[in-house]
Amino acid sequence: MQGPRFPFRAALAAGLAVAALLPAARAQDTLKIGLVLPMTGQQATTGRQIDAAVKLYLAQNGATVAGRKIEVVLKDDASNPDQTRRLAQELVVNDKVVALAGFGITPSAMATAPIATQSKTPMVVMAAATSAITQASPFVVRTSFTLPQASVSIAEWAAKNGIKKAVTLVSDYAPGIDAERYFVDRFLLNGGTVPEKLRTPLRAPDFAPVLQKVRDLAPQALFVFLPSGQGAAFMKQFAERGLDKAGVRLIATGDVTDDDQLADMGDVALGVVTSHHYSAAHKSPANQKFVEAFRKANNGLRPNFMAVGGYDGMRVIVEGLKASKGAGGEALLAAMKGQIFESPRGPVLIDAQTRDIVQDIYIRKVEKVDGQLYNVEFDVQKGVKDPGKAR
Ligand code: VNL
Repeated sequence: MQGPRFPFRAALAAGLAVAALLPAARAQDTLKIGLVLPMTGQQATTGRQIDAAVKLYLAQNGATVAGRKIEVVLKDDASNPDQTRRLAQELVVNDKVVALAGFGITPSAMATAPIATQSKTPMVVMAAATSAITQASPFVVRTSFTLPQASVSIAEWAAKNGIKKAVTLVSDYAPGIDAERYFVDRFLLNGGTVPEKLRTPLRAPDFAPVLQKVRDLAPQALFVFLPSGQGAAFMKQFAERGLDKAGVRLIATGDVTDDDQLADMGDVALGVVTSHHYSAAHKSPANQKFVEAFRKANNGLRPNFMAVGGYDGMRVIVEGLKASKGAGGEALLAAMKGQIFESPRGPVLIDAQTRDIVQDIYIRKVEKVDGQLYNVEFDVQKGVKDPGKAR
């Protein structure tokens, strides 16, 4: 009776040893990343761009870390913050994700921050850009940008280029308030005046009444921040109301001349000066490679600044997981802090203290390049930290 038992035990032991050597073969050993994005609704272009960029990064850089397969679990929150929080909770509790990522708008990121804190799950913000998001949880890391970063540079540029009187127009929620405050403060500091600060709602904005006001006020310039996806509708109204012909110079953050929509905006966009961290026309070999590969994988789609936030966010997660040997939690968070690398946008750093991105901010002008509209960079401020953290 004893005879057959020994070979069986030996086989069992051998089998266990083999299983221990090959953990990658087991489905439960995948490293899951929860990606929550607006894939439908008003911010759907942001979701589409980031999802495509995340897929591209994984296709180019291998989807395996420490012998374990990386699996991205994509969820659509339709830009509804209650939905974002519910989906993030499910991803943490049921899917046991090592990191949360995405977050198309600030309210979605803010709603999720407490979940990141409670579950000690690193949360990589790839899109939302209100300064305060990184302070909402010690587990937030950002790879997009901040509105103070973008707005101070264009205020400087305006003051130095003969603009004395400017009206502001922003989307009436947190990033818009940031943009307005940082633009106005810097512009006043440089001797400018701001006779009126206008705002439009985030949902279904109507630009006609505010543009009529701008016409009446006849400022030298109109400074605008609108979230990605609203730029084309705004430009159309700006032209229809004849503001381009009335001598009101349009200046903005690069969200308005978004590469996702710019090619179809028409000549009204020509000459618009903006400040931002990314242009598809950025001249570097890394960007050229990125744009070509992105287009090739997505039916010719031009990547915008959201795509770059997603691509770099995936980089920060994958490199972090390599350093933590697949561990999540505080080990992964620590491995994300201080990462420094060449992004398609230029050199970037994840500031270890603030967990926010430090990057070059470019001044750009919309021009035709080979018959297509692009944000052509003509000046740069190097290594800009979020000015919002200084207060
Ligand atoms: C936000 C900021 C969203 C900038 C954006 O597009 C944007 C945000 C959706 O923080 O909500 O371009």
